[in-house]
Amino acid sequence: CRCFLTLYFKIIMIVLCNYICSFSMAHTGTHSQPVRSCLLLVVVSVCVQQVHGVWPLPQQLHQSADRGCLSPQRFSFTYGRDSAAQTGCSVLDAAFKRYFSIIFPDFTKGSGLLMLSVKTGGCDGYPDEDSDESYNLSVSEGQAVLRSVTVWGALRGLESFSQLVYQDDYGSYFINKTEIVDFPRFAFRGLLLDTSRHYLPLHAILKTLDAMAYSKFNVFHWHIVDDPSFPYQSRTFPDLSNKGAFHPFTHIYTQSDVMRVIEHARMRGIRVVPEFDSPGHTQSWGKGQPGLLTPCYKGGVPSGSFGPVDPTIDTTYKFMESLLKEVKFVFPDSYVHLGGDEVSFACWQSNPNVRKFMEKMGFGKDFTKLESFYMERTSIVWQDVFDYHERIPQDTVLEIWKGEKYQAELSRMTQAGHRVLLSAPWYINHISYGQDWRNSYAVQPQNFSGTEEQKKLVIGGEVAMWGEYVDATNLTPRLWPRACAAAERLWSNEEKTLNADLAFPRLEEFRCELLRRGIQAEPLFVGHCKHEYD
Ligand code: CP6
Repeated sequence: CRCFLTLYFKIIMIVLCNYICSFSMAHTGTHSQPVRSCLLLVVVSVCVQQVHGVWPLPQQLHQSADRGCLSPQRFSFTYGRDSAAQTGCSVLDAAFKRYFSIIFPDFTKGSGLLMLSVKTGGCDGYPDEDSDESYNLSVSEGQAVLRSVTVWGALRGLESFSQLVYQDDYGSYFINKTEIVDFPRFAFRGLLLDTSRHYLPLHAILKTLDAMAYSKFNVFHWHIVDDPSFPYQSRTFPDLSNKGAFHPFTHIYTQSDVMRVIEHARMRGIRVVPEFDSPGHTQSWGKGQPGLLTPCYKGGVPSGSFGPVDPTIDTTYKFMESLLKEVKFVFPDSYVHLGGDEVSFACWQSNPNVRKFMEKMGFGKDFTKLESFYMERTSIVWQDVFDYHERIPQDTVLEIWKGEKYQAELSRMTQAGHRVLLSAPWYINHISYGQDWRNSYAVQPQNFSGTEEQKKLVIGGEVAMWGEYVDATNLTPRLWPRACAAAERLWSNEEKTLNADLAFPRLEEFRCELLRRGIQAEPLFVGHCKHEYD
């Protein structure tokens, strides 16, 4: 270990500064300018050595310049005596292994010290919307202690710990004395992947879950089916993927694939919320389930094309009930996303049976009433369901996706007492030249007119990666590090993260760390990393 290197480095920098100072003063004859820039240099030289950022920024972080060496041969994670979780806790045993090899990629297990103490066990359960993710981390000479209420909080703390460790140019490992008190600002920090526009192979999804954990995202919103393809292999209705997937064997998610995704996510404290979007966005469903979609009419006769799910016939509701029963059984999360967006009413209108049904139900010509009728009893839905309908259960979570006037929408929805998720400003499938992460970073989810009670109804937000132009070739660099901006907005204290210029160097460092961990995150700007992709 070369713990005194920093001290030498600082002395050399100060001597160098004095030299530059006297040199430039001799040449310009002025005082204030060079003195100021020298002071700046000294400050920078000292700071550069001290900053070892954590992304997203912890609620409270106190780092000292004192640092200790970590020896991979002698380091290990252990459970504290007072910890409810002990050896045998699946989530944490696996996390110990993972983080050891993240921190020390070239070593196998040693024996040294990060002691972990979890108040409650629950290692075999799933994270949910009420999970406590808080943790305290204290790193001092010779030992580190991580305390949390739940195993999920312990995972967040292990992530922060792994980001605090760094190597000097000689390969020695260090960690500074650090105190962290940390908890998330929002309980729901989601990322949407769309596996219908393009099939994403399992490994791409698992890798995305890894990277999500690095940024403390905790919900994977799996927009698994849509118009173009139906890759979910249903037990109850196997024809949905047999006929509706891009390919019935290679481009599907089998039950065992789905289990692997859910377990990989659980191990990282990530919930999996599946979306079965209907009654619109269901063209692929029609292939394996004849009679489900509304036949569109042209000139009084069926045109051969189909519209949204047919809401006028009993068989539709029987089918949806069985499918959702399966979905709720397969996916353990208490949320299912039921879509309900962008329903085209033109086809419904063209169909004489639908018009007759509307008359019978007393809906008149109001097709939004018809969609309402269909969408009742749901969990999460897109904002369209709120915009066009009156009767929505109070416990339905509304997700805002339309970019224009989303603040006004936040006001209206929370006024009506609904819990809300914000996705509109975080559509990162949209790309542009330059540092567009700054736009995501500037979003303030609680900046809308409303009471404190209303603001509390914003439970979080979601980064959405819609799949029209995205498959496994470009998913990772399009997601990372751009999604990190929203991750910090959703986790960290608002006041401490107002300035994107201050966040920039820490984000650059984190992007390099993603590269080191094998995530091909794109560059933020001109520069280089120690470990680059080759
Ligand atoms: N697919 C589904 C989509 C979109 C939505 N739902 C979408 C709409 C506009 C943009 C991006 C995505 N591709 N099912 C809306 C929630 Cl800009």
